[in-house]
Amino acid sequence: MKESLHNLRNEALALIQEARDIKEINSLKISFLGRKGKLNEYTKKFSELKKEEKIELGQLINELKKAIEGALRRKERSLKSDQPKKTDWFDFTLPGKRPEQGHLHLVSQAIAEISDIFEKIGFVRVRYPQVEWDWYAFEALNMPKNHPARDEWETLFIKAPPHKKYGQMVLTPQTSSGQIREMERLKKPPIKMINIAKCHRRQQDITHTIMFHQFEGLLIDKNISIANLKGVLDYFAKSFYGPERKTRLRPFHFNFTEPSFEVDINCPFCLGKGCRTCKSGWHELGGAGMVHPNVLKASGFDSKKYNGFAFGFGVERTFMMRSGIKIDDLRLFYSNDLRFLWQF
Ligand code: FA5
Repeated sequence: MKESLHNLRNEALALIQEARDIKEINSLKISFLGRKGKLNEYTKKFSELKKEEKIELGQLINELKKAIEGALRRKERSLKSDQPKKTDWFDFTLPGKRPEQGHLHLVSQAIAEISDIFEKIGFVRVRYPQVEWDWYAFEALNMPKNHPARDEWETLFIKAPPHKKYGQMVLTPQTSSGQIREMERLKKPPIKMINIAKCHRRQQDITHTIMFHQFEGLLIDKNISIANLKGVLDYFAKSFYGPERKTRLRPFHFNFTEPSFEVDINCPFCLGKGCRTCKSGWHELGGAGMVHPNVLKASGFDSKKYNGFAFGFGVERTFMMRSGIKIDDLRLFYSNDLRFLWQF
């Protein structure tokens, strides 16, 4: 009897272990522990046994019952936890969710495009420091100390001891300081530079940010004329904005160029005729001019032998003037608002 109960135990535990679902567990429960189950077959034999044998068999049957019940409970629990919950199901045919992917900031995109356009006609891309000496930012650009024109740059000064030769330290207010640095670096013409860098000014409203970017072109060689400047500006306008766009030079004043101009681009809607958006037909892009002899001299160049032109535009404003772009507030560029950035 003992051996037979031992075999029954092995059989029950093996079958429970192999059960694949709750249905099988329930039928094993009935077949081993049910009223007509295999365990009850043994209790039926009680009447044939002596008192001591009854006690022993009773204990064995109880132990086996507990072992089978325990095994059934554990298996049931493990089958339930293995089963996928309703929410785990998914439809394989549904289109997948793409992980969000970032992209270059629109200013970085514009800088890459601008560099490309100028590199195609032989300009060399450079960048010069964001923290600059007074000498490069103003003095060498023909703006001596206390010159009123310096006020126009609304400069941010760095609290640091001034340099003996170069003076006060400032946050670069314009990429024109790169003209001096590039002439110092190359020492002799020809020079074809496109300097794109961060600039800082004490200005903040819908058309100004404290930090912005400028791109500065400089060409120095022999016998350079305003026609060369105009040709390069028109080439840029057509490459960046489209073949129907062109530039216009308006007389202006900068200390570091003579003559100086403000550069306008024709409006994308009326192409220069004048409409509700532009009024005059033109939008201002930036400044330009023929490099002042004093700037050439300050950089160690012979101003009688060499001359050239320079221009400096804001990257953000240049980008905003593209047709199809409508950005009402320049500060949006640096607001870190993804709803804005996702559009570019
Ligand atoms: C200059 O900075 C001259 N250095 C440009 C130049 C270079 C003239 C070479 C002659 C020869 P201006 O201050 O106008 O000029 O600035 C040029 C452009 O920079 C502006 O037209 C505008 O597009 C951009 N800009 C200036 N200040 C800001 C600002 N706070 N926020 C955004 N863009 C600005």
